[in-house]
Amino acid sequence: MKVFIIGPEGAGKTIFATMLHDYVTSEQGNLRIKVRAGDIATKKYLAKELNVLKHGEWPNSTKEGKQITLNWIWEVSGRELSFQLADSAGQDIRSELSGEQDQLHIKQQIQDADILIILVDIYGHQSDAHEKKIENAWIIEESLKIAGEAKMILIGVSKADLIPPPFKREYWQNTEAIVSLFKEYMPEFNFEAFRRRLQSSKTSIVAFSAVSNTSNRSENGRLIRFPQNPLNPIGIDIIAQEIVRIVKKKNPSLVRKLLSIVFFWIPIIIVSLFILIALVSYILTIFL
Ligand SMILES: Nc1nc2c(ncn2[C@@H]2O[C@H](COP(=O)(O)OP(=O)(O)O)[C@@H](O)[C@H]2O)c(=O)[nH]1
Ligand SMILES: [Mg+2]
Repeated sequence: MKVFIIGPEGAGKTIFATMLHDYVTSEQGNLRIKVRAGDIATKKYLAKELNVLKHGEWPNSTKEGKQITLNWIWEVSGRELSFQLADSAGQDIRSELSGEQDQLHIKQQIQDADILIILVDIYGHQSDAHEKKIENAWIIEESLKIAGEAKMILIGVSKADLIPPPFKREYWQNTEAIVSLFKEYMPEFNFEAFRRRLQSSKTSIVAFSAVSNTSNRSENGRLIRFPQNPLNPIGIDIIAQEIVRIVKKKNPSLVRKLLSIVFFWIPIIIVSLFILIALVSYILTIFL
């Protein structure tokens, strides 16, 4: 399964990818999800990122021209799925979508992905300069366009811990509440295509916070928020469940496949056979 993650610089892609790994042990009903690194490079990369977070700092932002591919194994209720997640720098996503360069083949990666995750930092968008705001909105619109109607898309509103007044937890999965946030904070955004996309069963929208415990610290006379331990992600488990739901839809289990054969294909074949026999005997009665 290929998962591609997209969003403007600072949307929270890398921290989300890090936290989606180590902190996901989601249990809901009979659905159990556990995520582990699939290779040593992924393990090392995530350990490094987590170590920084655990020391109360934010990891460095992803370098331009660099793409990180994480290989995960997801244990879903005893079944193992392998996932590949590609994360790039926001600057590269912007310049490749606008056609300025094409080293990382971002458009191709969107098309090839089984699941596209689009991250939006609605709150941070507020303080951006006007050109940057237009660019943020454009990255989302363009990604939706390239993905087309058939692609599974998960839209994640990141850093929900910062949205005032503290965005209520009961709204973190509420499409209407999240869309009204978009309207309030991102008026530059074209809602036409977005609304249509949200009505499709191939789209999910969730607000989440990869690191919800943060505290202010003064640095060079400015108050800056830093992660605080325990890291306490909120909504990451919901995203993991959404991904599994999408995967299950794409790869129906053997039982569902068998059921569809028994209740759909076998009756269709029997009815077609009857029609064929009736037709042949009708033709025979005419000619004989
Ligand atoms: N409060 C808060 N800040 C976050 C969270 N996730 C990311 N950030 C902030 O957003 C910045 C950018 O995150 P990063 O993952 O590097 O963004 P990327 O450029 O999309 O990969 C970090 O340095 C943090 O300051 C979160 O869950 N809560
Ligand atoms: Mg990054």
